Order: sequence, then structure tokens, then C-alpha cells
Amino acid sequence: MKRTWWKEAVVYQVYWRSFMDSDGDGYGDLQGLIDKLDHIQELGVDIIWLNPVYESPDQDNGYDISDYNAIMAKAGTIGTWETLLRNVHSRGMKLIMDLVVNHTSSEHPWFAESRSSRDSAKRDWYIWKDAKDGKEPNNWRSYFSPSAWERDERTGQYYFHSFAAEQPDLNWANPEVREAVYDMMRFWLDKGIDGFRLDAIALLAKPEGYPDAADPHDIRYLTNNPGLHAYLKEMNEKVLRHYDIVTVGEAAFVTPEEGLKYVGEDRHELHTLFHFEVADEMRTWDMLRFKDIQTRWYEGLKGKGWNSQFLNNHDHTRQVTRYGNDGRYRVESAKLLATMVHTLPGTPYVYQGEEIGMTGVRFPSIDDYDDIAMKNRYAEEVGKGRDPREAFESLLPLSRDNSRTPMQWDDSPNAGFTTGTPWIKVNPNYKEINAARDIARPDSIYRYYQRLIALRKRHPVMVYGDYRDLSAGDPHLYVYSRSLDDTRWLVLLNHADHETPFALPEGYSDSNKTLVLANYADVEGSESIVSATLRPHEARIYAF
Ligand code: ISL
Repeated sequence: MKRTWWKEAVVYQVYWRSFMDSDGDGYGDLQGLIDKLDHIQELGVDIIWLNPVYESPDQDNGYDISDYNAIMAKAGTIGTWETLLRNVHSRGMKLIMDLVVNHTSSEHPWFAESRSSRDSAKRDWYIWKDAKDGKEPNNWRSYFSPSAWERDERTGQYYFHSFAAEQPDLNWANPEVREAVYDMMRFWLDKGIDGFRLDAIALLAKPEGYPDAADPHDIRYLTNNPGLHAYLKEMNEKVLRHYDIVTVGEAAFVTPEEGLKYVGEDRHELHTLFHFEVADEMRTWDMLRFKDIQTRWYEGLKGKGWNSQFLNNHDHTRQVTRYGNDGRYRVESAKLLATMVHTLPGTPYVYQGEEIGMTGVRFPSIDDYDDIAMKNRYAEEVGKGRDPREAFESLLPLSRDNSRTPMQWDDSPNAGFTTGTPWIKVNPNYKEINAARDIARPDSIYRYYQRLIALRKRHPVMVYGDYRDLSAGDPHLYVYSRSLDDTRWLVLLNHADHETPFALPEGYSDSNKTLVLANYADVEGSESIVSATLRPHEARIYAF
């Protein structure tokens, strides 16, 4: 596999509105991020992915953009953004921005013009259809609302939105739209950014004729439609290939076969992707399924394309809560999950707060939540007559706000995030879980991430090594090898709240091993592992 910097990199995701507030307005901001760059740099990461900072009415936390060339006042100014970029670069890191071009805000001037009349010059920049039998043009749902269509009084037609009604989809079939997007991309690339995370990119092309869906709840019809890859090839040809950058596509509902169309090195579209076979499709931990996903993606992309590894982000409940143990074994579990993400094939992502083992939340009332997806779904369920408490409870485990609570810096009021009132409540466990406390301990989660990330810099086997699952069929133990040239690593993970016996696989010599990393402090490198007992959430890496 061809070696490149972005394969060797570790990415840290900054959800800036919840990272650090420098001016007391309750929102994190770019100056706050600049002030906290030490925290990120000292982890050893290479790339920062910044969630959208563009001008936006902020109905979907910046994913509804009203001006692509300006910075949202809550975040700062273009001047602060430029200072950020300079600081990130002078520290030897890179910055990638979110590119949200499946849709704009309904307050974008393009949409204002489009909706103004049926003959507007920009009418065809969005997707407008007549009513069918006095109702929506088809039965599709959107991600965030019961219908993908919204009737606009002024012209009596419906416009299409894959997400909230405040996020009308751009019409990618229109070449003028594509050119406008490419211009905007060049605007940021020419400022010197190092790449894009491409939001909802699987949704750009819409199915011919907009036919009714057999099951409207199975929204796969919104994604991976014919024409999509022609758009990505054109985007690559006209923009991306002219810069030394990394591109990561957010690709919903892709299998490895479908994924390869985005990232196949011979296809000249994107470098890497996020698939959602885990984060969207695996509701709670399922070891057998997870191994199957890893093996299929490894085999599917091997030698041809590059994957990403993540278990949470700003849309998905924190990994230690959702997939690990956030109680008695929180620290061990957070380290085990990190070991796994950083030793599986693909570029690893760290979502802010993960490196100190932050957990999900259970606030008492729907009023404590902000997430538009959760709130719209709650209103829909209650509107259908469901008991409000029950509807609320059912939405708690996967609410996107689980991962959006403010970064817990220290044990001062509001966890040191803001001197004002935070836009969303701080997780009440901040006195126990916070960066200051974690960093002060040599055996902390943060310190473990530092070691893990440093290993990646020294050992190409973590990046380019062949992967082999040696534990197929085991519901608790995950044991796999990575091998490159003369180096062979064995990763041992006991993803369980109990002890699990382990036997050294055939072909590995117990006397010939070196302990690379362990998440329990008392492991002796010389200890025999011919047959051993792994403790709850124990993780070890050996080299042979
Ligand atoms: O959040 C999800 C499920 O919990 C995902 O399905 C997610 O909605 C989808 O992957 C698209 O997400 C992206 O685009 C959205 C935005 O709200 C998300 O924050 C963003 O990551 C619309 O721009």
C-alpha cells in the first residue's frame, strides 16, 4: 500500500461550541480552541477536524449554512480563524474543515432567491416539485422529520430536504450549483487548509423520478444513488487533486464494495471515508458483529483503499457509555476501546473528551436537550399520542447531545468551560472526570492515549500491517495480529465485565514476545501468556 501522511496520522475532532469558551457567552469559540491547543498537541495528534464554523442560523449546530465564506459570530471572526490556522500549522499540525454541500440553510441567499418565484434564476438550484394528489410528492422521510418535503406557500410547490426543513437540499444535477460549490472550496483551500470532511456526501445524487419507497422508514433510498460518483470525480478533477490535502467522506449506508467506489485509489474521488456499519447500525456492543465488520472492510479495501476508525463523534453517544463500561471499569474500558481503534486498520479519530473518558448524559427533561434530531422525533412521537415520558426515555440512549456536552477541563464551576451559562448543561460528573485531574495521573486515560499515539509514529506495523482476526466466534475476546515485514503484533482485548481465559494462538512463541502496551499497570512483560486470564476490559499489545 502506498505510504502517505494521512494514513499515518491521528485525527482529533473539535466540536468547537463545546470545547472552550473564551468570552463567556456560553459557546465554545475559536479563541478558546487556540487557547487549548497545548492539550491537543501534547496528545501527539497530527490533524484537527473542526466542525462547521461558517455563518449559520444554527438550527442544526452549524450544519445549516447561510454564508460559506464567513465565520459564525459565536465562533469568532475570519481573523480569529486565520490565527487558528497559523497556530495549528506552526505547531506542526494540520486543519481540516467540514464541507456541508448536500444542503444549505433555508436562510442562505441562494435559497431565498430560489424560493422567490417559479421563474427565479436560482429556482433550479434546489429541488422543487408539485404536490401529488394534494400531498407531498412522495412518501419519503428525512433524517430529521416525518417528510422529506416542505410546502412553500409562496409558489405552492414542495422543496426537498434530506435533513430538517431548515436544510433544503442543493440540486447537484445543476452544473451552476456544482461550480459555485467548487469556487467556495477553492476559497478555503487557497487559505491553506489541509482538507475536508465531506458531510452527508452519500446523499448528493437523488434517485431518478422520486418514486415512493416500499418502506419509507428505511431511508437508504436517500443515499448512494446513480450519478454520485460522477460528481465526486468531477469535484476531484476540478478542485481536490490540485492540493496536497486529505478528504474524508461521511458515507452513510455503504458496504465495503460501495465504499471502494469512494476511496479506491484508482478512482480519484476521496482518500478515506467514515462508514456507519458500527456507529449508526450497531446500536449496542456486539462483538461478533463488530469482528465481522472489521474483517469485511479490511478484505474489501485491502491494497485498494483506506478506511477510518472511530466509535463516536458529535452525532453518536460517547463510546465508553455506548460500547464500553462507563461505571466500575470506565478507565480500563476507555483504554481498551482506544487500543482497539488505534490498532485496527485505518486512520484513527479521537473525538474531544474521549481522551479523558467522558461519558454520555441523562438530563431530566426534554428541555435540557438541544439536538434538532431528538427534538423533532420527540414532537413526532408525542404528536402520534405516545406517552411523553416514554418517548423521552426512548430517545435518551442515542441522543446526539450525549456527546455534545461541554469539555470537562477541571473541577471549577461549569467544568472550566465557560464563565457564563453554557449553551447545554455540563455533565454533572465533571468533578470526577476532567482533564486537569486526568492529566495529573501517570496511569490516566489521557496518558495512555499519548503512549498509543506515540507508538503509531514509531511502528509502521500499526498503520500498514496486515490484519488477521484470531478470535472469530468468541463473544468477549478480540485477538488479532498486525504484521509487516519482520514485525508481528498481537492485540489482546477482553471486552467484558468479567475475566476471560486466553490461550496463545499457534505459531506464536511465548519466550519470544515483548510487551508493547497494557492498560493494567501491573502486567509484567515476562509473564507467560501460553494460557492466561485477562481481567475485565484488559487490553495488551505484544510484539513477536
Ligand atoms: O446522526 C446520525 C445518526 O445518529 C447520522 O445518521 C447523521 O445524521 C448523518 O450521518 C449525517 O450527519 C451529518 O449531517 C447532518 C448533521 O446534522 C450531522 O451533525 C452531520 O454529522 C446534516 O448536515
